[in-house]
Amino acid sequence: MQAVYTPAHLAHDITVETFMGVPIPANEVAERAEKIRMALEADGGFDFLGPSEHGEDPITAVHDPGLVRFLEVAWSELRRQALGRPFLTADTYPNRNMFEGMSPEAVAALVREPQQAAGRAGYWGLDSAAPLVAGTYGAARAAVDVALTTVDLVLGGARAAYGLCRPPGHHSARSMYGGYCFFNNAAIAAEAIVRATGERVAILDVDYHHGNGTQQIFWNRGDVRYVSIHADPDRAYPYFLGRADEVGEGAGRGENLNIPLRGGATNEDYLAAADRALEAILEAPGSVIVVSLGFDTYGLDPIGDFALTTEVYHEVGRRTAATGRRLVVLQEGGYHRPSLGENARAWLRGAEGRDFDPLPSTGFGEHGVVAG
Ligand code: Q9C
Ligand code: ZN
Repeated sequence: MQAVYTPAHLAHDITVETFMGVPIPANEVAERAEKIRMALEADGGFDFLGPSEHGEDPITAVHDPGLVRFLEVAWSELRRQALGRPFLTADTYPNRNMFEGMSPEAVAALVREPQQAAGRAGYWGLDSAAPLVAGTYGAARAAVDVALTTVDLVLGGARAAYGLCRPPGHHSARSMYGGYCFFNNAAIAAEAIVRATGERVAILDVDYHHGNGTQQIFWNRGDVRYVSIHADPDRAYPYFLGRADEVGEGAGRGENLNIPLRGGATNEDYLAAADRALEAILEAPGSVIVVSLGFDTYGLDPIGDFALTTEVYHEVGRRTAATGRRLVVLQEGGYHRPSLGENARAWLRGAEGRDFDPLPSTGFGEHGVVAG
């Protein structure tokens, strides 16, 4: 399988994030992508190529140009303010209740993007979990190019291709970044496929978290079906979206399927959910599935609470490919660094119909246990 990678992600050099107001060691770190790259290289069955530049148009096809401009200048604006912060997070978020009683027209007329970076980060941002540093914009642009190059491979005839996107994308909405995500790589890829082929596209999101950004972007669209398996937002980030009764509106009604799972979800729970998800995808026409691939569903993941093991990734990859559709597989989350490479290798080998034997040297054995 061809795999698209670029070292440009290293410029998004994150060491600290804030969690409920407190600095903690970052989860979404450069080492994640490097672990995956090394495991796929060790496998021998993956051919790596770099991304080609696709420009800004495919980004503004799904994102507000204002978000793009903010992300482009945010770091230099922060430096101009001379606050001396190691990364940018917001001071104030515009909670919807700040405007209670005001008409939508009044809000639209009166509320505008602030001038200070601390306010602008709140205007465009969802949360404090997406620290922005000097190299973030370049890395996020490169991740989009990785996704679009992966699309090119599949539209050029590959049955499946893998884009090692970092930073990830699925929490990023049309006009909002957050949750370690800046541009929505999977949504940009899906939109590019729709425009290139005129076909309908399905997105299968198997990251532990609900992909609120992808859901938002396609909420009222009839041509992109979004199907996600994730932790119930009653207990997990992003808390405010991801419930089973969110089905889309207008032309998009019935095109959004959320499958929330309980804490402790097992391989068996997961495979049942995956079968439901794939069945829903096959109910609509189309020849390509964009996969938002996350490994924060793994039993040892530091921010997830599922109990999945590596074998289930191989099986989900196998079943996804068995739909007969071509696969644009794009990396999202997954934060247990020792297992990331093996889990990616397992999923992608499954998607190629190849068997999977763990390589002890690339992860297993480092922590001595396999959950479940
Ligand atoms: N204690 C992705 O997986 N909350 N984003 C983290 C850590 C934010 C996850 C809390 C989680 C964002 C792409
Ligand atoms: Zn996630």
